[in-house]
Amino acid sequence: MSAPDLSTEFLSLPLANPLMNASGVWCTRVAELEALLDSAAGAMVTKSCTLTRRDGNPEPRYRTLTGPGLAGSLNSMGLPNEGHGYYLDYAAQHDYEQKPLFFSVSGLTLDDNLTIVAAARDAVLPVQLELNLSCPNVPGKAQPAYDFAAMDELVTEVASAYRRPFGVKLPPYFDFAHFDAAAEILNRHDHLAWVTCINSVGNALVIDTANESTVIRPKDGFGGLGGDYVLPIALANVNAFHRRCPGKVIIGCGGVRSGEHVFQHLLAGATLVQVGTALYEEGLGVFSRLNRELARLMESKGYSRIADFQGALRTL
Ligand code: YRO
Repeated sequence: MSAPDLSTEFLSLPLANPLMNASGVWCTRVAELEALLDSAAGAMVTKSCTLTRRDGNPEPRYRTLTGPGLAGSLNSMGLPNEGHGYYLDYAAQHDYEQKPLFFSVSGLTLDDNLTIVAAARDAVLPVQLELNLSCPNVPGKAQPAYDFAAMDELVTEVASAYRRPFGVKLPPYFDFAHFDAAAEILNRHDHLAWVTCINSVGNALVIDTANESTVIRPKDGFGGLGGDYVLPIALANVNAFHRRCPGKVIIGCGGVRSGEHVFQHLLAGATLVQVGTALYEEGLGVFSRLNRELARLMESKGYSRIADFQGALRTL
């Protein structure tokens, strides 16, 4: 039997394989984006941008978590980025023949988001715009993704400003009523072509017992959790939105550090699969390893292409 074919399609665009970085990891500077382009990733995304550049929060703001057989991360980066123009400049010179490019947007206000979206639209590039719905909202209110009225307004305004297919990045939800409410809003927008699940699990607290202290400086130690801790939460959200949003593409993100994890995301309904914590920890070589492991697992199961099992999760 010949080696499995890992190639796939995203909105009719051909990709060599379903892997890409998670936004925030290896994508803040052009040197990192160029290295991603040269890597074995099938696609790539830029760091969520604001209107103008930001330093982000004071360090330490990212912590690797180790435990008995567990690998994870906690972060409160605070949106360090070079400003939207920097990433649109990169997008203007990106080689789209090599792999698709996603442009992640996380403005500090609705107006900032609309300004960035208008700039992306007017640049007329084949870039894939993704709105981070965990972007800041009015201080004292929940992030837009956890405030369905704010989410509805933001998605509606961005859709009418952009007038082309776009996607959203969602944080995890933990209640079927919330899956239903979010999906209902997303399904009202035909231009909303894909949904990326999940962002980090928000506001976790990790404690260093020996030092009796927090492990990151910002927000009194509270930060977004990633890695092994979040895989089942990510799979649940991928599958929940795959079931509720027929006709929309799902991008899976969360807890991927082996080919088996990639396989599980694809089985749950993801079309592309992102790598965050494992990319941060292992570097760009993670993509060739995950592709090799995925191919080996597919071969052992007798699958010759991703379409043989994508979205085919069985229930009992
Ligand atoms: O701290 C970040 O820049 C960050 N970290 C994440 O794990 N996910 C994110 O979406 C972001 C950027 C957005 C925000 C959490 C700072 C509002």
